[in-house]
Amino acid sequence: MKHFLSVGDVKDINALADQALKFKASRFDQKSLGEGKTLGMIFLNPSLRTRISTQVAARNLGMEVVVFNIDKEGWQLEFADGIVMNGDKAEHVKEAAAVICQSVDILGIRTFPGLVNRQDDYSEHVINQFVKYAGKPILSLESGTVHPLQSLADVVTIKELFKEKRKPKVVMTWAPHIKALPQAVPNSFAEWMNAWGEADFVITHPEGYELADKFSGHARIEYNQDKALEGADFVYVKNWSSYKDYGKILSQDLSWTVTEEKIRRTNNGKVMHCLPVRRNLVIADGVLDGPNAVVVQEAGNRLWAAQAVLSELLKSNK
Ligand code: SN0
Repeated sequence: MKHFLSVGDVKDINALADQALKFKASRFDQKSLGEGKTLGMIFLNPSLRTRISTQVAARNLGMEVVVFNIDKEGWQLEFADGIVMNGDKAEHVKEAAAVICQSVDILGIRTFPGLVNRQDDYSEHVINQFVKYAGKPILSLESGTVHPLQSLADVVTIKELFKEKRKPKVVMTWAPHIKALPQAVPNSFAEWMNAWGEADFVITHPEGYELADKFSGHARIEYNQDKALEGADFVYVKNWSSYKDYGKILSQDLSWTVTEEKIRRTNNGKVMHCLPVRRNLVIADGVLDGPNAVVVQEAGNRLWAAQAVLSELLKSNK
């Protein structure tokens, strides 16, 4: 694994998820692997779980960590090529990426999509320039179109909770929100579910919220949420803005909020969300505070997922 940018960098999802669970059982198993190595983490957007879990994961492997909120504390970065830099952006990514990597061995980056220009976001323009100019392994902390550390933690959580012989029914449902949010989390979850292949995977959303084919793949799409939820073992809740009518909010239909009544349609389904979650808009209090919610366990697994990925990056970039 040279970089960790998407599921495409993973050879064996089950092996990686099993490694995460091994770290959960014994966190200091590889405490010298990262000795003398430094992880840099740069944030162009807010973060709570990713920031904390990835730092602790790196330290569990013996690494040093440097965290930089480059959006607030750094020079504003220019990503366009061949431009006259006479505006408000003082530093080009060409120098910034190369300079940061004089000091770090692996570089993590969080960069949300602009949700204005679909072509820019879906070409992964920003993170790919770091890949190009850093010359070191790049770790996605959520980019324009995917959030692979989240998706790995999601697979880990499903594997941990589901012990039956059959395939679990996993339903990813859109839910209302007041802001236009990225498609990164749902894209990524769909891509990982498809690549993993060990779930009966269904996506439900109002019309117009279809994800790019590249990510939804062969997943079943059901426009009726109540029907989709029938018999679900896992309900993966997330809002996203439209891909087709790019970055737009087409609906704020509150009948899509995940309530206790909705969960009664499922097979006592466990409720997942990447967090942060807006209560009583996306998911009702009764669900989040009830026995079916596994969102904190899921967030806890971010640590073990990050540790498994960092371990792979350290081993293959020796
Ligand atoms: C981000 C998203 O991609 O949906 C990060 C999720 C890990 N979520 C938000 O930006 C939520 C912002 C809000 O105001 O609720």
